[in-house]
This record gives sequence, structure tokens and C-alpha cells, in this order.
Amino acid sequence: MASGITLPAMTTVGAARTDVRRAAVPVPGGTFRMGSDDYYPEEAPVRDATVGDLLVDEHPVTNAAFRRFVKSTGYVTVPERTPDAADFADAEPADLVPGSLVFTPTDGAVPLDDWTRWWRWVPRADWKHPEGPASTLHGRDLHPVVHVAYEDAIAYADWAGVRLATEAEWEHAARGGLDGATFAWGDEPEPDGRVMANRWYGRFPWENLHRHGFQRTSPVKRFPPNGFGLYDVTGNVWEWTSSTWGSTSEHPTCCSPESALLREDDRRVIKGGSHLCAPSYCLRYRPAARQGQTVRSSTSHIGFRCVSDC
Ligand SMILES: [Cu+2]
Repeated sequence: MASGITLPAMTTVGAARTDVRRAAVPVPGGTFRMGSDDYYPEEAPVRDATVGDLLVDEHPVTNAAFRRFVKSTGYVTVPERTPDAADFADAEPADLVPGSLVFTPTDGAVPLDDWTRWWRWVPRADWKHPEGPASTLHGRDLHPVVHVAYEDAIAYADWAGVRLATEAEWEHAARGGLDGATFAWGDEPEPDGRVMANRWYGRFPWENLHRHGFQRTSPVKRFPPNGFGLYDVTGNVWEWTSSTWGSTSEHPTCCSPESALLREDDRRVIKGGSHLCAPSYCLRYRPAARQGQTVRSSTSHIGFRCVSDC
């Protein structure tokens, strides 16, 4: 009797695939008002942007989907790789271990202008061990994958035969057809008292009063979809886009080639906010909000979703 099953090695990376299960919804293209004049300077000014028809993933890429990718390709993510000593001249060799940034709640109130109080670099934290080596994905198959750097998201998309959205495409999709609205569901933060997304409830970064009990990421599709049928565009995890980071006036709808060689300090736009966005601290759980993230950095609150042209 066979003692085990050997799966055939899969080596095709980059070709369009038909065996990748993917729930995507059509998002009709058009012209919309991008950005906001009412919150943070990096979102202004409001300007018209035009995007084409797209098929957009219903929700961020989950741990289960990312596991299929890794199983069939053997891909190793950036946070799982040993840092190159050449990039960290001052570091002790013993400190050059793989790892990632993990949100760590504090015991009480702390000054909110110092992110090092609640972000810890944890050796051997990675997508399979979101809080460090002792943690697992048990019970989190349907949570968004986290601890993925930009090139990890690109590698997944290449394998699946899809791509990341540009910032304009992402924002258009996230707005769900509500042109100019503050949130993905309208202008009220909590219409009729409903919790609309996995963002921070309570005093940041120590008091968790989330009515659904989520401490970190949540399973996708737990909160209402937007008008296009897209889930988790707000909160849960920030999502990588393919757009380079710059001021909006310089790069209104910039999209640089994804294959271009990345430098360590290159930044890409992330969108959507995360479970750590709190009204008292970070009002970025809105489609217009944006941040620039260095391409090799990974955290416990950044993931991605994919799109394809239709
Ligand atoms: Cu935020």
C-alpha cells in the first residue's frame, strides 16, 4: 500500500490559469471623483479619474488561496527570507533573521505620535505565523493573508494570471458607485448603528471594544458588501495597489509597469484602511484614503486583492 501521495510538481508560473478558484465581480468602468478635500492632504485635490471595465476579486486574497499558490509553486515570501547583510551594514549577523512587523496592543494609553509603541518587529513572523512562530493559521483560512510584501502580491497575481489594481481602479471599485461619498456605503459612519467594517472600536491601541469581538483580521465577507458587491474594501487589511507613491498632483492615476525593477525604498500605494483604523487616531477607513508603503515591508495588517480586465 502506498505510504503517501506525491503531487506532481507545478512549474508554470506566470501563465493564465483556469484552475485557480476565484470569485470576482464585474465593475463597470467610468469617470468618478477621486480623492477627498476633507481629510488628509495626500488625498487632495478631488479630481476626475477614468477607469475601464474590470473584474475585481470579491474579497482580499485569503490564507487558503495563498496556501494553494505556495503549495503549487514553492514560493517563499519576503518576510520568510533571511535579510541580506549587504542591505544592513550595521546589523549583527545574529540579528539578520526573517521576520515581520506585528501589531502589539499596549497595556494602556500611549502617545499616538509614536508608532513604535504598538508595532514590534517579530523574528519569524510571516504569513503562516501572523503573530510570530508560536502562532498558526488555525481557524483563519478565510482571513485575508497578511505579512505579504509588494513583490509577494505580484508573484501571486502573476501565478493566478491576474494583476493588482491601480490606485484609481481600486478606489473606483471601492466606492461602489457612490460618487463622492465619504465611505464605501455612504456618508454616515454607522448607518442605523450598524458596524460596516472591521476597524478599531475603543481607544487605540489598547482597548478593544469591537462588537463582533475581532481582535485582528476577520474572515472575509463578514460585513456588508458595497454597491458593486465587493467585501472588505474598508478595514480588515490595507491592500496593495500597483500605483507608485507620490503626491496626487504628480501622479494622478499613475501606474508603473509591475515588472520594473524594485528598489528598497520604492513605495506603492496601499488603500482601504485596516482593523487598526480608529476615529481617534486614523480616519483612513475610506475609499479616498491612501498611504505609501515601502515595497519590501510587510505587516500584520496589509494584504491585497486582484483584478483582471474584461
Ligand atoms: Cu488607519
